[in-house]
Amino acid sequence: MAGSYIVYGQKGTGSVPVEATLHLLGEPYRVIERIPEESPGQGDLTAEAMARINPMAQVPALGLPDGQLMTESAAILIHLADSHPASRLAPALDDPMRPAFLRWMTFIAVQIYGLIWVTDDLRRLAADESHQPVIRERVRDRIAHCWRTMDAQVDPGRYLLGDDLTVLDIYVTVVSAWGPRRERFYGDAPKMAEVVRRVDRDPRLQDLWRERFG
Ligand SMILES: N[C@@H](CCC(=O)N[C@@H](CS)C(=O)NCC(=O)O)C(=O)O
Repeated sequence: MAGSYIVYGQKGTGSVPVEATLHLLGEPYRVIERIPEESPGQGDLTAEAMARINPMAQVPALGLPDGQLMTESAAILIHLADSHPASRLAPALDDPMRPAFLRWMTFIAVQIYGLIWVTDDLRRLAADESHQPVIRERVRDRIAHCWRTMDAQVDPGRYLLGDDLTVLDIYVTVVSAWGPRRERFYGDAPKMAEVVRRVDRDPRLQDLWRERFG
């Protein structure tokens, strides 16, 4: 499918908001699935092969129709929304909500998603196996703190920035399902919980959520 988007992704990961956005945009794309175990199917990527595409060895990465490769989930989502202005999946440059949009997209990427590197494999920071539960707990407490902080400062309408669905809503919907998981998120971020539940139920996304997000 030359000239269309290629998502280097994996079920349940940060590629899911990218896939959901492409789906909402009606853009054709194909997913090349990273398989962490050494049992890839045809067309799948091992973690090692992924590192040859994105030297950070992370998904998501997005092959653009012009052949460029993008990494970094927030940048990818902002780019997709901005390059399809009619979709209104991001506030326009002159929209008063634009600063808040950029603020919270970056907040999620840096303050929350960045911590997932630790909890994805606690051996990365734990010198000893016995340290792992403490590190997991502390990172999850920090993520919960971030959600509470964000929730206290947003004033959602139907969606986080008003009445239009944006990629921020899609991003929060996916990232809030990771540790410390939704049960805690609902308690910590009651305003955002309403929005996330609305995005969960979006009829356009049901198949994608089921297949890619479980
Ligand atoms: N800053 C990156 C983080 C991406 C990331 O952490 N991806 C995870 C999956 S959700 C991953 O591929 N981790 C493998 C690794 O870091 O080795 C982004 O926002 O896209």
